Amino acid sequence: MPVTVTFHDHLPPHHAAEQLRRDAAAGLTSRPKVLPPKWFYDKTGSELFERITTLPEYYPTRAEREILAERAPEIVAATGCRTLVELGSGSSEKTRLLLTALTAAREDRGEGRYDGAAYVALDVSEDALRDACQALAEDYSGLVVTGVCADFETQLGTLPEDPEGRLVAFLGGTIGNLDPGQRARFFRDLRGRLGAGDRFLLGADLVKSPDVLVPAYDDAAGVTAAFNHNVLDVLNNGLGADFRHDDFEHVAVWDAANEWIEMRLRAQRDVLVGLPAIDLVVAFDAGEELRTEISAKFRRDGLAAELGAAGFSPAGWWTDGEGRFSLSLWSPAEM
Ligand code: SAH
Ligand code: AVI
Repeated sequence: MPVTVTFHDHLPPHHAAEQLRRDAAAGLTSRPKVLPPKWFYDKTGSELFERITTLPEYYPTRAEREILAERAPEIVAATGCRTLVELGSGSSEKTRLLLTALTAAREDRGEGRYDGAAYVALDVSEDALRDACQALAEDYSGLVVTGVCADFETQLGTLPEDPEGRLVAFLGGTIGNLDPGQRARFFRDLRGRLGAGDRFLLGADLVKSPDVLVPAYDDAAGVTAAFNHNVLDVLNNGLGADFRHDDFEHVAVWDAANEWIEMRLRAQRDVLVGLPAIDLVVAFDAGEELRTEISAKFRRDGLAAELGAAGFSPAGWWTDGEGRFSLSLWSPAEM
């Protein structure tokens, strides 16, 4: 069987560089200072994230994999889709459980296991995307694999259609890295692009004790701290900035009112940073924080309300044995 990988780059270097300039100029001059979490994921950041997923404290990946290992055939059977689309696909590791179930279901229906079956991965991280697509195409020979390097907040229009139905998966709890306004826009945008035969599979982390949540974002081995600090290297490499890791401490706090974890970088002393590419010098007072990520945690009712408001109907709900993480399936509602 031929190995078929197609790659579409909708984030050419000049486009990504312009986005980074804009986000840094806006975020580092606002109060409090903020950066969008998508800038974590250069090659090093994507590798650090993969290390996070293996940490004893970071339960979401294991919990979601547990659900998929038990339920992927049931989830896939509930959709009948031919194409699996994944947003923010990263290493596409857990995806294998869905792909195996999807292709097995086709065979059970008497169709060729791979005839017309397709996987489309969309991610901003070009390195992670290329590696994941190549590995999948080799291991699932005959599956048509397409990598789309694009931003799921603004470029969902780049996704290919399939009249026989697409299952759009958004795994890992990445939805929690969007704030409520961004989530509402994302859900509405996605809903507007789905046909009646398409389905949406959402992985969302659930509210639980801060005794479990905080260590998941501040692990003993310091891998999450390195992941957080890496965004400073992204600014140094992309904008010629002179951030020093030692000037900033990794901080993870549970915001009980918003039910989200915030990751921040806290200045250890007064710090002046130059960003020549955007002609900016930024001053941090000692103790001042740069918010680098929110990671919202969800309740079933809240998710149903958000997705319902965007035009989705519930089609399935699964959690791991300890009730830590959810996978939910959504159909486009009649509009
Ligand atoms: N889904 C994988 C990876 C999660 S890490 C898992 O469950 O393990 C989050 C992934 O989303 C990273 O690969 C990152 O590059 C990607 N990502 C973050 N923001 C994005 C955006 N705005 N558009 C597209 N991809 C994004
Ligand atoms: C990708 N995303 C769901 C991760 C999360 O848990 O919010 C990113 C991460 N940040 C710190 N650790 C992992």
